[in-house]
Amino acid sequence: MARVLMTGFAPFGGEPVNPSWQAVSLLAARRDDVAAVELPCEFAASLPALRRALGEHRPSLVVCTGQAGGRAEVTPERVAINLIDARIPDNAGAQPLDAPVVPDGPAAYFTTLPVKACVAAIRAAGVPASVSHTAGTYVCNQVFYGLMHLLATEFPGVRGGFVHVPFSPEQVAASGKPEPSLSVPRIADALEAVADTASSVTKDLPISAGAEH
Ligand code: PCA
Repeated sequence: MARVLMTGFAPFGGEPVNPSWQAVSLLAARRDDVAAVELPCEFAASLPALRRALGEHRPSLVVCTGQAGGRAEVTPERVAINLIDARIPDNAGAQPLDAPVVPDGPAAYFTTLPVKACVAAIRAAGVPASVSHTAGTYVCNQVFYGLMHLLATEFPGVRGGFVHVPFSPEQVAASGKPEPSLSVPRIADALEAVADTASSVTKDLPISAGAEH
């Protein structure tokens, strides 16, 4: 049984690929201890798929990932909020506004990954990274919040969190828009650093990784 469950997302928003899934599947091909599962970019289906994957793989560590087009770095997320406010419809055409992920759930969950140590390890692997303090209000935040709620209520002792990744160069080349990008193998290197760091480090580094805005 794999120790680390990693998820990536299906393509959405008109993109032909999603680098989060491409990188996660590449890493799982490299590592026997990593299981990869693709989640649908659909509000109704993403959390049932995640719950199935948790039951099937019984991991000790879960790292969900998603594409954050426009970001220049790999960004471990610090906080998931109990809010859905979709800017665009999901892949099933649903566009919920101002809805909770879990009715009556806590306002937010913090990641249980050592995000500062993860950022340091990703940078040491030669990949740009920083801590992010918002995972947005779309399907990624829903999955991040739903993951932390599932772990808190049904999978005690399992640690988890979420990492957003930039567009790949192929996506940016196809769109012609001047946006930052990172190659899928380098994103996989970053996710490998996250898996290794989160597996071995339980207390995060006391270094500054905050933001003024
Ligand atoms: N990114 C979107 C949803 C799926 C994905 O890869 C997000 O950041 O919410």
